[in-house]
Amino acid sequence: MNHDQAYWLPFTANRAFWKSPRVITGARGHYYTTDDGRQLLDGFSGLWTSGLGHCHPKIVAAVQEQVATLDYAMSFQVSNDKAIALAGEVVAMAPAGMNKVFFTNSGSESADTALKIALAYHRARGEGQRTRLIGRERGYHGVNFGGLSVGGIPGNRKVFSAALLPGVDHLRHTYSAADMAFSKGQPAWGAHLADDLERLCALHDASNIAAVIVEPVAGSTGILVPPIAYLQRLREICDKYGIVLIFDEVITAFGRIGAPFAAERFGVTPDIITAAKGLTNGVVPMGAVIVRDSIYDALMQGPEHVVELFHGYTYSGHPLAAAAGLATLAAYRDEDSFARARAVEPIFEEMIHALRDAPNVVDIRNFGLMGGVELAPRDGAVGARGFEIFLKCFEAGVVIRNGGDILQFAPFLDSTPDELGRIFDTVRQAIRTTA
Ligand code: PXG
Repeated sequence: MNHDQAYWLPFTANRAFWKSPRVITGARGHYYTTDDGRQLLDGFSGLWTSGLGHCHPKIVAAVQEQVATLDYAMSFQVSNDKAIALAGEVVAMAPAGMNKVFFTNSGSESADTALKIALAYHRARGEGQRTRLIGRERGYHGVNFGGLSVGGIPGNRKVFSAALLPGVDHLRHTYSAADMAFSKGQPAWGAHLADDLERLCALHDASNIAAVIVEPVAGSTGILVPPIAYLQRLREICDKYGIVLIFDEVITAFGRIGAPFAAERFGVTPDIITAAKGLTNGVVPMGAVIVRDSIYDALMQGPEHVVELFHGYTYSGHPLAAAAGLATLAAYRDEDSFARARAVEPIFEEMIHALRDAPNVVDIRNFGLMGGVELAPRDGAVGARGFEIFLKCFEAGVVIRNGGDILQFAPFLDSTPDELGRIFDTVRQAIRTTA
């Protein structure tokens, strides 16, 4: 039997993939190499992961050295020097008062870890009745049961409906084409949508609500930028009722919006931040959950020999991932990457919005170096147009992503105007030639 097609790809149309596989065999800087020897300009920074470019020499060197020095160390009751050092570097970049980091291996694990920490925190404070979790429509917090339950993507939830966590509610999403189509950056309309949280507090009584989780800028569902003052309002309501506010910054952390964290860029400090992707530039899988001191302190109770939080992963703080993380954070600093991203932002904004007159474009949204171009769906074939354009761009040597009929862009933090020009020229041509 031929085992060439044994691999079951994640979030992929597998049968279509195997009819014409797209296989990457190498990468350097802003380009991929394919198995048929083509060079592709990466317009998505990996999968939102690799803002510094691929095979960054300093990260490569750090990982090579680490694997030959300490490959793995027990992670429970014992740790390793790199994990401890990386935690310090992460909190040095985090908002004031958030000085503890729990490491995971992915964004999904970070989301579930954050929800569990919020529940444990309330219980430790004698408010164990606070069990309700609140997410938001069109939110994405990964694919594990916690994150899936608070997530708001119908396609991800449908098949698993009966297995989702009980006691979960969702805020409305913040998108309204009629009120904000073609906004540049933050839409002016929509801060009042945060008041959904007030309604849920009134419905359930706030004393039953543990946490609210939102992406500051929703990524997967097509770049939903928070309306001006929306996040501030959520913060105020959470403060009023003692609800833990979690920002899922798996995409937005580490430079994607020109700051270490969205919390800083928007001037709103949550109680817990989840991260992954840019923490290691995508080089080794790793996630992080950054926690406010008061939450950690509340959990440090009981006899000192007893485990305080019954949670963790064999690979939490893996030395290889931590070494990659340390080199990544150093590179962000040395290359002034976040300021560079801020300088690229207006060029990116101008170029993406220039697609406004292309056929079938119904909206364009952007914030930082996150961009979405929404196309009208074809009658009876939602997502087909977006997928076809993705394939055409790939053939033409540019990698973007489509979430259904929304084209998504995540250029490198140090993208040049020429590279952005090539990405958007290619996309324009693909849109034009797609019925
Ligand atoms: N939270 C957020 C906000 C994410 O964007 C996750 C959690 C889950 O992370 P892991 O590492 O478990 O995959 C994500 C992942 C897209 C796209 O097309 C986005 C993600 C993954 C794949 C594609 O926007 N985000």
